[in-house]
Amino acid sequence: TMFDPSARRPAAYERFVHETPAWFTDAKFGIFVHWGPYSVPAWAEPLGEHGTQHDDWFLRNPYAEWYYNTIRIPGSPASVHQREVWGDAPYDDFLDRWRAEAFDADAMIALFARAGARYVVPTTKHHDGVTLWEAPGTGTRNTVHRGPRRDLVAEFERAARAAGLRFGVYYSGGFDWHAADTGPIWDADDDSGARPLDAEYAAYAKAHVLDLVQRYGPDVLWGDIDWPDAGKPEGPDSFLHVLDAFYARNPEGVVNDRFGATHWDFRTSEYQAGTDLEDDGAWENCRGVGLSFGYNQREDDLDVSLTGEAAVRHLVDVVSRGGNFLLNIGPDAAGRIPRVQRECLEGLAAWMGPHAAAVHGTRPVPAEIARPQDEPWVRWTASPDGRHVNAMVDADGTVTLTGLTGRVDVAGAQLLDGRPVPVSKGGAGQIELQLPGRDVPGPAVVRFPLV
Ligand code: FUL
Repeated sequence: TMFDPSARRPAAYERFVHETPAWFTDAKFGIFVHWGPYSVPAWAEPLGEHGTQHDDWFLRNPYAEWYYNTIRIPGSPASVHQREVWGDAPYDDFLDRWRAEAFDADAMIALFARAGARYVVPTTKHHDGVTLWEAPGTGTRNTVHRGPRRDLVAEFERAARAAGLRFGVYYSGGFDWHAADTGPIWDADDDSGARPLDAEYAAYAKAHVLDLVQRYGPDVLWGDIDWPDAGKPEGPDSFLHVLDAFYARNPEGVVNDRFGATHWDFRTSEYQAGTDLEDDGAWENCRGVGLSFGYNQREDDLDVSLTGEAAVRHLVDVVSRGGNFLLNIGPDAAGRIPRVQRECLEGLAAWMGPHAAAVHGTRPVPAEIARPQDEPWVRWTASPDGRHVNAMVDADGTVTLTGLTGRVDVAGAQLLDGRPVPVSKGGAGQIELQLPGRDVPGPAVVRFPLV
């Protein structure tokens, strides 16, 4: 998240602290979309998950949306690729080559909805500074005037709302390698020094977010890499005004924790980074299907991506611990969802179809009622009315569950479709379930009444 989350929160932000709206904590599952000029080269080194990273993270960055940074680091494999394949063309050539000719927001959002997502958060400006709408002060360097020649934010917004999904906007306030370029970042210990700090950029970024709020009335404001220091509460371009405008337009809105030590409705973790913040109120874990947010063609033939089944398990694990999962999709330059990512979404859709009731609106189950286990893999959620618990069990046949207490009425076990599940008692806190074969890949869901 690239800022110190323990930094003191200025008193000016205390008034914003309010309960996170129920729609967000009930939603459990959202889709992130990273789409930009970087989707044209779609190239990065798929070396590992963020949070488990190699030493030279920036030199060999697995995030394809960082391409413009990585190619500017002398000697990086990406700079060699850029020379050999693209003849060292300027980055903005990718904006013109990005045509979005096959993009159909309704079709894309329909798949997200089928997969069980309740909200969608596209990038409106990533670190390369290219805006996906006609943002103030960008001149022609946006998708309305170049490349796709469309207001992509508007298309996502209209399609999301038509499908009954909430709509959020990702906006990179901390980095803008065009409007406020600070040169390539390559020192893992010194990325914060690379943030632009000047008042002019603060005013520019503020005008962008206010414009997003006015035009699209987003439900989620997903900031990244802090906020220009000149826009901290004391200054004339204070982020306080952005929050005032955001909540005035949409009292049900939520803000993430990456605008600096300001105010937030929920915390964020990314792959395996920031997971220490996951038990502090509302939180959301994000990750790509593979190791990148922007599309990386090199992942197509590697085994680094979540299958549908693995994505279901990740979702269920996050939800059982009280969080939301924001799964990222990185479309290709034409606007299609690449095969591996599509298969992941189809796998989620197949499982969520019959099992979404064990996910949406649920609550975590306290350890005093039942505890998770890894052999076989079991995670728990409680129904919204608190009268049932759901065991999500990744196994077939005879399965032993441990860690149940007397609150769980084991004799009442059934599948979500009402079929009873035969149960026999084992040792203390143990039962044996006879699970039927599964109809779809992913954990079986066994529902027990609470007593
Ligand atoms: C990070 C960014 O640097 C990544 O590119 C991505 O957008 C991720 C969600 O947040 O901080």
